[in-house]
Amino acid sequence: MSSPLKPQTDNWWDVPVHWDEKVWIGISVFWALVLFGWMTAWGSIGNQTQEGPTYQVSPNAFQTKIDSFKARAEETDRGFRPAGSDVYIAGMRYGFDGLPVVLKAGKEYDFHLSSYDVQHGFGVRPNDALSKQMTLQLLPGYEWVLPMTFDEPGTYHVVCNEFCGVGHRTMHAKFIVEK
Ligand SMILES: [Cu+2]
Repeated sequence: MSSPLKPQTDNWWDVPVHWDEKVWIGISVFWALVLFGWMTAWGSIGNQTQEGPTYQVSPNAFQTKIDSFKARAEETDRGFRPAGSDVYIAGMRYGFDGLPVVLKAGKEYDFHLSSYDVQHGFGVRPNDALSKQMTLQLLPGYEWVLPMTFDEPGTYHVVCNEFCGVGHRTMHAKFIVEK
C-alpha cells in the first residue's frame, strides 16, 4: 500500500518560517515563561503550600510519641484534642496509628506526621466532598510538623495514596472536626 502523503518535490526544509507562525511561537514561549515564573512564585506566596520543620526520628521513637498521644486522648471524651495541641499520626502497613481523633473547627493544630515502615500517603478529604483532597507524604525516619486548621466541621476521611503493599487499598482512617 502506498502512502496517502504526496512526496515532497521542492526544498520544503529550506522555506523561511512564516511571520504568523513566528508570532505564535513567540506567544507560546512567553506563556511558558509566565507559567514557569508563576509556579516558582506560588511556592513562596501560595498559602496552600505545606511547609513545616522536619526532624529525624526512628520509627520506635515515633511510636513512643504516638503511644503517649493516644494515652492522653483516652483521658478525654471520644479522643477530643483541645485547640492548639499536637496531633500525632503514623502511617503503617496497613492503617494509621493515632487516629481517630476529634478536633475543634477553625483552630490550629500541629500535626506530627511520620511512618513506621515504608512511605505512605496521607490523603485527607471531607466525607461529603471526596474530590476536595489534600495529599501529603508520610516518610519513615522523619517527623514532619505541619500546622493545620480545618474550618469546616464534619468527618474527614484519610486514605493512603502511595502504593505500599498488598493491603494498601485497606488503608483508611478518619477524624472528626466539631464546631
Ligand atoms: Cu498505601
